[in-house]
Amino acid sequence: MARPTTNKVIITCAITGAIHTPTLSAALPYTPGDIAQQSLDAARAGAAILHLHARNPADGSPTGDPDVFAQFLPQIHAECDAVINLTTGGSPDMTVEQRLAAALRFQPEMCSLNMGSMNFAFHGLASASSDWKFPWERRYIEDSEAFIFRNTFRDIARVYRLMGDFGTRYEHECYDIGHLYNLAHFLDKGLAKPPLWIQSVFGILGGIGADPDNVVFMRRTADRLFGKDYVWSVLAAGRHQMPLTSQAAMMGGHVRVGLEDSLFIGRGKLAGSNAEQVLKIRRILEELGFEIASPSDARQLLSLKGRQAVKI
Ligand code: KMH
Ligand code: ZN
Repeated sequence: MARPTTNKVIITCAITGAIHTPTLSAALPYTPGDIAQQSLDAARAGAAILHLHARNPADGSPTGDPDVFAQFLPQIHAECDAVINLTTGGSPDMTVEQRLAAALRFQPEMCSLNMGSMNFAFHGLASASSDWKFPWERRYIEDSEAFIFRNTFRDIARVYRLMGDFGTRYEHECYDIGHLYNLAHFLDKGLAKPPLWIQSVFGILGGIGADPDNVVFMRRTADRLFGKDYVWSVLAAGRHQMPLTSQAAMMGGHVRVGLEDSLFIGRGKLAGSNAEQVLKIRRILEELGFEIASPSDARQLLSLKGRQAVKI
């Protein structure tokens, strides 16, 4: 198993995502002002990377519209040093084109790149409320039972080709062991270039389960396929968020938290903000003897192009 070359742990914070809906938590940001404020607070708390989606300001439904991203990205870019990482996963109701539009326009230092097609279901959340704040929420959640998250080899190659021209690098989201092999394929083809930033995702219905054994399996497989050519991070959905990210850190990995991945701060207790989750994982990491990576540490570790080279 590869040994960590640094004691510093990169915290990514995924601010709002496209799974959760406003009724599920009052803390989930969806107006541009709230997304910007929670991003800045998360960065101040220790997040070196901000993973960002946009939402319609009126009702919190996910959107890929670059004009909506434009309502919060400039403020985040101006007021903090964190790496801006834009989603290309978008949401279940977006086309591949819509998912890519914001990344193409803003040419961020990093964008997400989902490494395989899969079922991606969260319809279990439908029983969380009987009194929905906005009309779209319930149907959106229920329909995920039939959602196929499309990321074909051709789609993935296209993202590499288009975003590669801008020097954007990738948060390779791997929801199962097979996705590591898909990434190895693109490394062989020369489209993926080291150091690979691998975000292993645990606990999505449709992907690998959130079991500690699976974290070890994912790590071992990545070691075998990529050796020293990758930097590893873990996110885990819902209640698995803190335990599995802590496990990953103990194994030389980095961590992702945020309300995109879990709305909770403890058993049955909703988080008040993204920053609260960042502060919690930071406390855990520091107690374990790790240091928290700054944005410039992250840029160096991941060979990013730098904040001056984005079009925000
Ligand atoms: N919500 C995460 C499990 C993306 O934005 O590209 C997956 C995600 C996808 O972050
Ligand atoms: Zn995302």
